[in-house]
Amino acid sequence: MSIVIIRQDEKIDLWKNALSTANSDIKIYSYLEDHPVDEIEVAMVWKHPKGSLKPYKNLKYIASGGAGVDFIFEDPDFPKDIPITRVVDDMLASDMSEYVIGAIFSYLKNFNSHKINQINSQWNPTGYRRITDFKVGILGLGTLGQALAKDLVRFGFKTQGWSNTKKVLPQVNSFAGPLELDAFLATSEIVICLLPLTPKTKGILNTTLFEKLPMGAYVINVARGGHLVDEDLIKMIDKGHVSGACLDVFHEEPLPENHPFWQHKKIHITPHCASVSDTQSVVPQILENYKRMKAGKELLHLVSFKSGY
Ligand code: NDP
Ligand code: OXD
Repeated sequence: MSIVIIRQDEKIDLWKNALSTANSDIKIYSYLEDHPVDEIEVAMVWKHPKGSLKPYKNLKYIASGGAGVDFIFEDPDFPKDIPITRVVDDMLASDMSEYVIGAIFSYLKNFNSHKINQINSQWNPTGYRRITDFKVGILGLGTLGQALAKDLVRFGFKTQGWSNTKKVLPQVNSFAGPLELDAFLATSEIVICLLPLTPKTKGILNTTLFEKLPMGAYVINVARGGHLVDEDLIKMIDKGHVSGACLDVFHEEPLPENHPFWQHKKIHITPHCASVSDTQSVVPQILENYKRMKAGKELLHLVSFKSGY
């Protein structure tokens, strides 16, 4: 009856305490403390060190501590014969939606340039834009993309999304597959990336894609740094084809001190905090899956090895 938590940030104790408090019958260990490796049935991982899953020979499944699982597939040594689960959570979805809507309003009302003007003591009342001026396109209409689409519609944005399979969502125009990508891009004046990082989506935010967006489009990447070709974004912003960007995720995190994004006036960055797994809402689903595993039932929120998400 044991779970090991493997992550390299400062949150191991937070999760250990939250899981132990919710169910004291299950032994919860940090991978950094002495623990009976052969008794571990579940590894709850978040950006674990590559190879760190190898010692656990009796694992029944791997639980990602977040919605994304790209970091598991990037570990050549993760066990391939057991299931992977991920976080699918209403709070994670609403937090993401709030972040993206905040970023969109900040763009429409020029908050970033006004902040720069303030720092320089400049009074510069520039024009602003309205909700009705824009069509918003979401790359990835999954759990987070759909929750965002619903909220955008509620605010009155013309909303569309792109995914592998067509969706039926009230007042959301759905595009699917590579053949419909260009039509989706051509009409997305604000484009938000909420795709999982897989071999098919790696580097998708590149010059070719940006050129297909309407002139002056705004880009928001809240998915993974690996989706974006950094130098292509800077080139397209400097050319004026893309008017700016809001980025929460990066190839290397923390973003290296000398990265050009830090100083770029038209790029707004946040430190991978758009939406963070919350112990209160995520612990119950981790424990529910543990119960299911023990009872031989199908796990919730399974990841497809074929699609990589
Ligand atoms: P889902 O798996 O629920 O949704 C993924 C969506 O992307 C689906 O609509 C899927 O299509 C679509 N998709 C995947 N591959 C392709 C492709 N090749 N072409 C077209 N569409 C594709 O994921 P979530 O919504 O839960 O999360 C999305 C990502 O957000 C996570 O993987 C993670 O990287 C990131 N994230 C970032 C956070 C942050 O704080 N910045 C927080 C949480 C998540 P279909 O529906 O047809 O399968
Ligand atoms: C996630 C994340 O994938 O926080 O959940 O990025």
